[in-house]
Amino acid sequence: MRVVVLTGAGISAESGVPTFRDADGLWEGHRVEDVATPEAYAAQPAVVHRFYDARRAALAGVEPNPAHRALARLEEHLGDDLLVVTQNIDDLHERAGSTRVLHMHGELLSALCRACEGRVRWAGDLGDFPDCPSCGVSALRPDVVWFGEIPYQMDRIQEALERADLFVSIGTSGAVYPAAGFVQYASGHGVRTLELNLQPSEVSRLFHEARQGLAGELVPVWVE
Ligand code: BJW
Repeated sequence: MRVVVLTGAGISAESGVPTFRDADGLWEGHRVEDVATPEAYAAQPAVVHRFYDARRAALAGVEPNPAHRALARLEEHLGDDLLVVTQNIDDLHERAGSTRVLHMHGELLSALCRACEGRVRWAGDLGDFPDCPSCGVSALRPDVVWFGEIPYQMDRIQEALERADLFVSIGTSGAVYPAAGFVQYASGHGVRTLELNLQPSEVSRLFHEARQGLAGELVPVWVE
């Protein structure tokens, strides 16, 4: 049985990582659509760095929750037949033990050099505009995918969706494409689809089945 799992901010909410579009989703009064764009970065790089530096620092104080751990257990059973595609830039899937994880919107613990296009593991602040360790130019940006940029590994994701038997979406609002379109893409290839989310998402009606509740409760029940 080949399974593709898509995760969003809701799976990390019970770990204490704020979601984007729930009540506590604003950052210093900004909507994510106002800070997560190349235009915002060009206009106010220090503000955007502060947003990501704060979230990177907060990672140290959070732990994976039962939903992340259940997906890691599922990988022990399914091996290469499970692929977790996450929109999250935290590392909670990896810390729970998952190894087959694609970060389609990038990773907090990586920086991308706009000068040499190299990537570097980055645990500190970018707010002080450090030099790239490879080329020496001060051009490091968060290695994340902003609105208008192309999400990472789309070819691999599409291929996995085409070959899957089951697609499961966990903790995502269905407000952001292309991830919100995966359910239609999977269904179009004859794949069964299941949504696990706190409330109906914007695309719930497109799933064969949708269950509502906390990811920390629904995911372990689904996995066992
Ligand atoms: C719980 C829970 C609990 C809470 N248990 N559940 C019109 C139509 C189609 C597309 C577009 C369009 N207009 C513009 C576009 C394109 C645009 C887009 O989608 N815009 C929308 C606003 C409409 N998309 C893009 O620009 C993307 N690029 C693109 O399309 O390129 C073209 C292309 C694609 C493919 C191939 C070739 C070309 C890029 C999108 C980049 C998004 N980036 C961000 C920031 C990343 C870095 C960062 O983290 O800062 O990604 S924005 C933000 O939203 C972040 C998230 O990953 C993403 C999704 O959010 P998510 O995870 O769904 O979180 P929430 O908060 O929205 O929802 C949480 C859910 O959990 C809620 O439903 C809760 O109920 C639930 N929940 N607690 C279970 N305990």
